[in-house]
Amino acid sequence: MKYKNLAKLMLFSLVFLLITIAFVSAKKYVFDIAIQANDVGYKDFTGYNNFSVSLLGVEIVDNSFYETETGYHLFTVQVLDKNKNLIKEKQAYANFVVFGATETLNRTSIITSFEYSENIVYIKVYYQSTLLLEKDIFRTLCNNNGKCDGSENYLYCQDCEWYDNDSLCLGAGEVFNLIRNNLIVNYWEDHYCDLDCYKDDDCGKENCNDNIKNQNEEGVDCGGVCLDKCKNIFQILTGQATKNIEKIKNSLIIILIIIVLIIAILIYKKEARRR
Ligand SMILES: [Ca+2]
Ligand SMILES: [Ca+2]
Ligand SMILES: [Ca+2]
Ligand SMILES: [Ca+2]
Repeated sequence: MKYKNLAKLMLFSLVFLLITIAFVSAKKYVFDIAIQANDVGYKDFTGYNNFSVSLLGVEIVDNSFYETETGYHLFTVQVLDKNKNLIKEKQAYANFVVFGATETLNRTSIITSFEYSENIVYIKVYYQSTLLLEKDIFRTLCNNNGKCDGSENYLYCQDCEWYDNDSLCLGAGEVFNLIRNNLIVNYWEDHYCDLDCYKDDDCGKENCNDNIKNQNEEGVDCGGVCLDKCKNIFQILTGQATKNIEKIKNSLIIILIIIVLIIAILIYKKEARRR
């Protein structure tokens, strides 16, 4: 009986594990739209008229509207498909406040989140019933899944590296200036192959994004001449790139499930033989 209970417990754990995995893999990605309104008054409050909307930290509009009333005011944000059919609408109240007559700038902002969908092309923002903004955001969207896919590109999305296939050939000098400790390297000699570049000499030879440990790399595509440092022991010991770690993790989970299942079946059989 004890064995049977143990088997039951194991099966229950297995079901729980499977549900958890299903839940985790069904995880949706969201993106935030931030709306900001600034007060242009200097000594005295004169009204909010400096309006901006940003998406993934990128400002997509700097428009104007005028409001002198403080308090809560309704904004409506809509995302639409390529035919401008509504996909989702969200409403949010921004609180326009005045901190004091001596304040030089009062600011109010709201952030509203949307579930990512490849169908989203346009955004519309209404203030009360006035349309403040209508914009194509297709190329600005990022699904944050760790892979450079869909319409993402390096400028807007952290899923993309500067050498990824994102329809952009960046002047590597400026990119590295921004993020790589002031290193200035041209794209044709940065050891990364960007197929978007008309003539990237790195594509014809061993490079830092060919998924092979070559050149003088310490791990696969890291260390040595590669600007990416090897981040973890996995990368060096197993020769697997970081991007493959997810696959290893998934394989381990599957192996674990199979082992639990086999043990449960064995215990059941043993119990059945006893009876
Ligand atoms: Ca992505
Ligand atoms: Ca590219
Ligand atoms: Ca290159
Ligand atoms: Ca390599």
